[in-house]
Amino acid sequence: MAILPILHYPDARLKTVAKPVTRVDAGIRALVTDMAETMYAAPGIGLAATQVDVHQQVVVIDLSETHDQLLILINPRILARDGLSVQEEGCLSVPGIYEKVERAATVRAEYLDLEGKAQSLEAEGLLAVCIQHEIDHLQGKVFVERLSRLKQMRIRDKIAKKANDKDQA
Ligand code: K1U
Ligand code: ZN
Repeated sequence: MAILPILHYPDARLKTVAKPVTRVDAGIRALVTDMAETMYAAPGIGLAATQVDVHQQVVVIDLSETHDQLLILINPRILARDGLSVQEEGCLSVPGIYEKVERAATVRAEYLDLEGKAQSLEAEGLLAVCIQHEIDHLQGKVFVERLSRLKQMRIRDKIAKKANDKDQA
């Protein structure tokens, strides 16, 4: 088990498009264990492999406060989207920034589980938002890139100022 370093926006590696997993083997199971530990330690409710600089289609999500409802999505695909919802999102790759993002309200998705078996689910509310956010990461997209140009510029300025303040300290 290991806590993995999380890439921070605007690191160019966050733009990498993840490749499908061809075999759910011991290496993928070890990655999932490390990703779950990293997510719980952060703390966060989701993590995509892209965020830990591994460019394979692997996502972990756990919305529970007790950290005992881990959802593992390998090669996740959204099959259907319905409705619209605007909810505030955060991102472990953009610490300290929370913004409202428009997404589908409900999604139907298919994925492989840790045994490599095909599964599907329907999600609404925070789970639907989180699945869309994590699949965006696998496609090389960070949530701030769904905001207006002006908001993106403000966020980049804020991040640059924070880095500058840290250098001065
Ligand atoms: O992918 C990520 O960067 C993880 C991200 C997931 C997410 C949160 C909110 C809306 C959409 C996607 C986070 O986990 S940010 C941290 C967070 O939301 C949280 C942290 C501690 C307790 C509860 C929530
Ligand atoms: Zn994120």
